[in-house]
Amino acid sequence: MRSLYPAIEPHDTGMLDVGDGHLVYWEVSGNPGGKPVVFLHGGPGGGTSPDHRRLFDPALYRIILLDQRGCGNSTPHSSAPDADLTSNTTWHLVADLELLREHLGVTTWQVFGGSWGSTLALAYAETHPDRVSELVLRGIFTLRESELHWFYEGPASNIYPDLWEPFLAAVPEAQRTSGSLIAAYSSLLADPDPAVHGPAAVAWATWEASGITLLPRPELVARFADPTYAIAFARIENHYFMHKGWFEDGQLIRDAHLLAGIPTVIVQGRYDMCTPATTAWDLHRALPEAEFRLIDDAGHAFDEPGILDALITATDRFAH
Ligand code: STX
Repeated sequence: MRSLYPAIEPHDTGMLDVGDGHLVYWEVSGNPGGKPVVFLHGGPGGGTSPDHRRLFDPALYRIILLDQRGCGNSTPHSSAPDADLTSNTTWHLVADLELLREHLGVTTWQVFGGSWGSTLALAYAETHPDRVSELVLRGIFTLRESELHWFYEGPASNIYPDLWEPFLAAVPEAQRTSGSLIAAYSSLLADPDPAVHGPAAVAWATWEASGITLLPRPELVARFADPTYAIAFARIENHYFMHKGWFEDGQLIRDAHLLAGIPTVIVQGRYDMCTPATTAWDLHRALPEAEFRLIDDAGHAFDEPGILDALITATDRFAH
């Protein structure tokens, strides 16, 4: 079984002015003359972490990480009291990737994305297929109505009735009747009162973090429930869900034929409760040339052992 490469530090970092007042944090680690790969983090709003560098052989890859608008080290941070999300959409992020690619002098790069990172990777690659040398996609998520409904509107409570209770309880009873928990959370998260948006964000992030691993990992849940992190994460993610990612329902799978010719690996945990395997299966059907790896003993997180093995096997293969 393959596991993470040793921890490394970036040799170059910066804040890219992408317009609309946003500065996007980026960093490069590994071999400056190596094969370029860009890592797209999850959420949206999740930010990168140093472990994400470790998915790639540092001797062979020029490893590019960025924190998408509003999260991680990017500014302004969406946890701010006056956070404005109007210029934070999927298509802004796709444009930001093109700005960063040009800024770094990259002609084509491997695009690696898990979860929301797979969504963004598909949106980017379907828009700029000529810029993508390979795709490595994990925990496939395409923001279809059915996918949002499954995890945020009730069905996943059949698996996690205990963890669902606090997610539901954070929404005042009167607001549950609107028919959409995502919409109810949207008004809570936008409330200027920290006593309103804070606990809502923590409940949102706790539910999500609890649903991404095969077995409970309290330390991981605690990390994602840190209030500053959780407020930006919940606001950004909820904002994207309220707008259905600015996609037509099913758009990314409908347009997957645009990716024909890009070597692609799809890695999916069978017990992924956050982004269930049906979406990965639909993508596999739409991209029959792609390698499809369904991991029988894994959930959603990138660092579940079987997922990590398949991901690093893929990045190693594409490095040569
Ligand atoms: N959201 C899935 C996703 O991208 C629908 C995601 N879930 N949890 C995360 O990302 C973190 C690991 C960033 C908390």
